[in-house]
Amino acid sequence: SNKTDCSRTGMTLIDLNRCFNEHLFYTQGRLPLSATLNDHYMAAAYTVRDRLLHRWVCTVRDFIREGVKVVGYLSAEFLLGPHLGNNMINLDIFDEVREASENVGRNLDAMLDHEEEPGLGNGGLGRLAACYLDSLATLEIPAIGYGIRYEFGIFDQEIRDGWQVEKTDKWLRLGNPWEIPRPEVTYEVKFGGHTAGYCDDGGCYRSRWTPDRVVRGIAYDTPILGYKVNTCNMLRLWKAEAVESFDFASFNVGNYYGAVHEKVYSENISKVLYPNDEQIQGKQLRLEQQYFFVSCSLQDMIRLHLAIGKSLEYFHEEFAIQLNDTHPSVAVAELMRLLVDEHHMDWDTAWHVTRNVFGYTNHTLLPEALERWPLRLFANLLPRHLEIIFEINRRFLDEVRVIYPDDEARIARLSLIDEQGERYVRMANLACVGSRAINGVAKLHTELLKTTVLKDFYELWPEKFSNKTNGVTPRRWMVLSNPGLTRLIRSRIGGGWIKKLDRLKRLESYAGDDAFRREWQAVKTGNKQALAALILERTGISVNPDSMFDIQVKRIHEYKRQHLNVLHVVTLYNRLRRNPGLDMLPRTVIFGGKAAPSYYMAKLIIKLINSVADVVNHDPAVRNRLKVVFFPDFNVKSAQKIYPAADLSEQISTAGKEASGTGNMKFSMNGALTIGTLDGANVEIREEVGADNFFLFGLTAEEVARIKSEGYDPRSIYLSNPDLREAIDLIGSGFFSRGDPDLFKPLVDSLLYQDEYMLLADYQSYVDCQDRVSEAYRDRDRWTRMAILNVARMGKFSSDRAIREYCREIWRVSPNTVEMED
Ligand code: 26M
Repeated sequence: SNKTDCSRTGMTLIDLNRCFNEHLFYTQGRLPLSATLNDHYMAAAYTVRDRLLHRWVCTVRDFIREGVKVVGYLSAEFLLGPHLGNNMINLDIFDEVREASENVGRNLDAMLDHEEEPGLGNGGLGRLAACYLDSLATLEIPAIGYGIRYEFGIFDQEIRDGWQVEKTDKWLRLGNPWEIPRPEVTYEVKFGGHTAGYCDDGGCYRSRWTPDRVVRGIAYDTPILGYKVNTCNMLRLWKAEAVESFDFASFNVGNYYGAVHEKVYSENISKVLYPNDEQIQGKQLRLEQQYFFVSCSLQDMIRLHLAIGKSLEYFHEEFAIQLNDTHPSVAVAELMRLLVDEHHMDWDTAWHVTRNVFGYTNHTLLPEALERWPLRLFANLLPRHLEIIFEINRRFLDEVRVIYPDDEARIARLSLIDEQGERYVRMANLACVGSRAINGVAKLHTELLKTTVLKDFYELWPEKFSNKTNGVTPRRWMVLSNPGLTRLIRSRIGGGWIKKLDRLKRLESYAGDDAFRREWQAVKTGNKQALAALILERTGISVNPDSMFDIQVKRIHEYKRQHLNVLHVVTLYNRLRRNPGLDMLPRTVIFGGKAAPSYYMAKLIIKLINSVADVVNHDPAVRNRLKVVFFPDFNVKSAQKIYPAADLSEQISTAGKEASGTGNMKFSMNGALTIGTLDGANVEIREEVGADNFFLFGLTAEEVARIKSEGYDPRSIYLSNPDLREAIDLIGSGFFSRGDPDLFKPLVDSLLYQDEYMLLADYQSYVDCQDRVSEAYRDRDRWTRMAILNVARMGKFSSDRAIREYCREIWRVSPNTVEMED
C-alpha cells in the first residue's frame, strides 16, 4: 500500500514536537535532560528529513510511473551550505520548528549555527550547481545531481600573523544526517592497464581493456526539496572504496600490507577536494576523481534507463546530461565506451546518442584555466578512452577538412589533441565536439567565448552556442539569510516573489515612501549590527555599524583585484594622514575569501590586507573614520550573514576576466549598491537596475584588449599619478610590514613591471568612483532609494529564470507535478 504514516510526517506543531522528541529518544538515545546541542540539532535534522523522505518516495514513484525525461547535472563540485534552515524554508515549517526547538529549551539559531556545512566546492562554480539543484526542484523538474562525496571539502582558513593557514575540513566528524548511504548501489571503475584488439563473433574489430586497478563507487544520496512543492530530487555523490576481490588476491599470497595498501589507495580517490580554482595543476589523482565520478554516474543513468525497459538508442530522449565546465568532460569518451564496448552498440548510433545527450557550460576565459591533460598521463590512466578520443578526433577532423580544405592552422586549433610541443588532450575541445549545446554564463562572457577561446567552434557550429546568464536562489540568499528584509517585503507585496522574483518590481513604488525607507534602513542596520558582533567574535576588531560597510568577498585572485581595493584603502589613509581633520565618510572595508594553497601572490594579498588593517585600525589619527577587516574562513555559512549587511558590493575584476560572478547578484538582492567594472554579469545587473543606480568605473573589455595589444606600460601611470605613487610607495617602503621593504616587494614589482590585470590603468577611475559613492552615501534617503530599486530590479538574477532557460533551450524537459497521497 502507498499509505504513509501521517503521525510521522505531519506538518503541525503538535506533529513536529512529537517527532522531535521521538528522535531525541530513539535516534539519539537521550532523555531531554541529558541532550546536548548536537543531540537537539540531530533530532531537528531527522524530524525535517522525515518530511523530505516522504516527498522523495512520492517523487521517485511518479518518475517511474510517468517515464519522464530527467536532467543529470554532472559537477565535480556542489557547494551546498547548511541544509537544516534551507529545508525548513522549503517545507514552509520554519516558525513551527523554531517553536518546537524552543519547547525543548533550545534556541533555533544556536542549532542552525551548529551545522557543519558541506563545503564540497571551491566557489562560484560549485555554488552555482547548488543553486541550480534548488531551482530544478522548485520548478518541479526531475533531476539528479551527480558528484563526489569528498571526505574533506574545501579547507578551513585560519589567519595567523596575517597569513592564511589551511586546516582540514572534517565536515563528517559528527555524522551527516542529510545523506542516505546506498551500499547496494555500486559500480566498478577501471584504471590503467592496456587494450588489445580482437575480432568479435560478427567479425567486427573491437578493443578489450584490461585494467590494472578496479575501484568501487558507492552512492550516497541527499534529498533536495523544492520550495513549497512536493518535488524532492536527489544529489547522488560517489564515495570510492576498494573492491574486495582485489584485496583477497593479495591477502591469499600473504601480502597483507599489499592488500591494505590497495584499500587505502582506492579510498584516496574521494578523499579530498582540490582547492584550486582557475589554475589547474595536472595531477593524476584529479583525473582519477573526474573519471571515477563520471563513470559511476553514467553507469547509474544507463541502469535507470534500462530499468524502465527502454533501449539504449533512446538514452538521449530519457536523459539530458549537463557538463559543469570540462571537469566531467571525459564523460563523452566514457559514454562511447559504455555503449560500444559494454553494450555492443555500433559506433555511429553510439555517437548519435552521445552528441545528443550532452550540454557543456564553460565558466572561464582565463587561458591558464583551460583544462588539458598530458597525453602520457592520460594514456597510462585511461588507455581505452584515449583510443576513443583519437577515433572521435579522426572522424571530426575529416569533417573539418571538407569544410576548410587546406586550413591546417585551423585544424590544429580544433583538434582534440594539442600537438605544439608536449602533447595534451584538450578537454574543452572534447566537450564541444561531444555536446549538442555549448553555453557561457553571462552575455559578455558568451560573446567573448565566441570571439576568443571557442572562436573556431563557433564558426563551425554557431547554432550550438547560446548564453545562459547565471542566477542564484532567492530561497537561500534572501528568505533564509535575510529574514528582516523578507518580512518587510512580504508586508507590502506578499510572498509571491519568492518563486516569481520578477514580482519584486512591485517594490519600486515604495522607493519614494518615507515610512518604508525608514523600515528598510532599520533592517539594514540590524543586519550590520549582527555582522559587527560576528566580526568582533572572529577577529577581535570592533567596527561601527553606522559606518558604510564596503565589502569584497570572493576567492582571492589577482584578476579579481582585491589589491586594487587595498590601493583605495591606502589612498584614503594617506588623505587622513595628510589632513587629520578631514571630514571623511566613515567606512568599514571588509574582505573575505580563500587563496589556493599554492597560489603565492594570492596569499601575499591576504597578508597585505591584514598588514594594512593592523596599521590603519591602530592609528589614533584615523579616529574611526576607516576600519579594515579580513573576515577569516569565508564560506556559505558566513556568506549568509555577510551579504545582508553590505552597503557597498565590490565587483572590480579586470573587464573580460570574470565569466559572470554570482556574489554580485547576492549583494544586490540584499540591498547593497555595486561599484563595478563592465565585466561578467555586472553588465546585465547595471542594465537591469539602471545606470543611475550602479557605480561604474574602469576600462571596458575592448579597451583592455586594445591597450594590451598596443603595449601597456604601468610604470608611466605610476610616475604620472602622485596619489597612486604615494600609495604604492607606502606599501613598498615597509610601512605596513614593520619596516621590512622586502615583504610586499613581489606584489609591488608585479604591479610596476607587469600589471597583467591593469590595476594601475583603472586606479584613478576607481578612486574617483569611490568618491562618488561616499557622496551618495551621505544622502541616506537617496542611497536607500537606490538600494530599494536594486532589489526591486533583481528578478532576472533568480536561478529559477536561468533554469527555465536551460530547460526550454538546452534540455527540452518540462515540469512534472508530484502528487502526495494521504
Ligand atoms: C580544475 C582542475 C583541477 C582542480 C580544480 C579545478 C577547478 C575547480 C573549480 C577549476 C575551476 C573551478 O571553478 C571555477 C569557477 O568557480 N568559476 C566561476 O564560475 C562561476 C559560475 O559560473 C562564475 O560566476 C565565475 O565568474 C567563475 O569564475
